[in-house]
Amino acid sequence: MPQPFLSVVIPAFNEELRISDTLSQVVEYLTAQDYEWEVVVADDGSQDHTARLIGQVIVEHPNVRVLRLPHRGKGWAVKNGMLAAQGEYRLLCDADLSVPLAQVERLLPPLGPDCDIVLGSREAPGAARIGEPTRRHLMGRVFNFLVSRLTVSGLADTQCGFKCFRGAVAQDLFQRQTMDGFSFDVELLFLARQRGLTFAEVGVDWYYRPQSKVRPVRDSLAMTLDLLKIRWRHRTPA
Ligand SMILES: Nc1nc2c(ncn2[C@@H]2O[C@H](COP(=O)(O)OP(=O)(O)O)[C@@H](O)[C@H]2O)c(=O)[nH]1
Ligand SMILES: [Mg+2]
Repeated sequence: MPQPFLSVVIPAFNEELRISDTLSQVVEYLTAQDYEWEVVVADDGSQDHTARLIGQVIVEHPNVRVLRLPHRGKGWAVKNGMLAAQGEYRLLCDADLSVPLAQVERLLPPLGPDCDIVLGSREAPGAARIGEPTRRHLMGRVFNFLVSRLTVSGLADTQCGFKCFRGAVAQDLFQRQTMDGFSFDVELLFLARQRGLTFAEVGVDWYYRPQSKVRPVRDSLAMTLDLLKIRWRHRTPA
């Protein structure tokens, strides 16, 4: 198979309610494009029917594959998916399609900025947050404030599950990622800045989806602690 232009990496954990719909929408969109593509689903030990449902899609679509991993969290799944992907560009795309896949066009050439990493952002110009409860938005804003003070400054939204990496930098960057949980994005951006990589935010339309896997109190506290761990772990560039 020739090198794909785009790899879509989808982390999935206990996603039986939406994974079938998501994969059919993703495959439908990609099939209509005039470039080579692949989908890598990273399932780290779902305990529901996710694995079986992904299996049904794989049989019909050879460009879709799955990594079955032991359970360690979203960051771990994304890392493995990105390292297994082959694309010239590699998109992280959450399984709930909070950002509909067609918006990848805002991130990729020729429309997107000419950068190593392009971040889908719910706060950059042109962005919209649709249907999000105020409490959830506030939690996100507090976390962003902490990120900008403690770890990576100057970004309006580091947590959106829609980010595109140049394949050429993904290999080196994801190999160095150590955070297995929800703060892996911040670590990647911290490492990217240390290495002098270029990145930019692009506004996307983000639709709130219920049934979040993020537990508000427990995960927020763990993520805040992670911000300090990231600084400490990478205090000297490797
Ligand atoms: N593989 C894997 N994916 C996860 C895990 N936790 C969350 N995800 C995925 O990460 C994405 C974002 O999760 P979601 O619950 O929508 O988080 P939110 O949008 O931040 O509220 C979805 O694709 C989830 O399936 C995990 O432990 N392992
Ligand atoms: Mg979500």
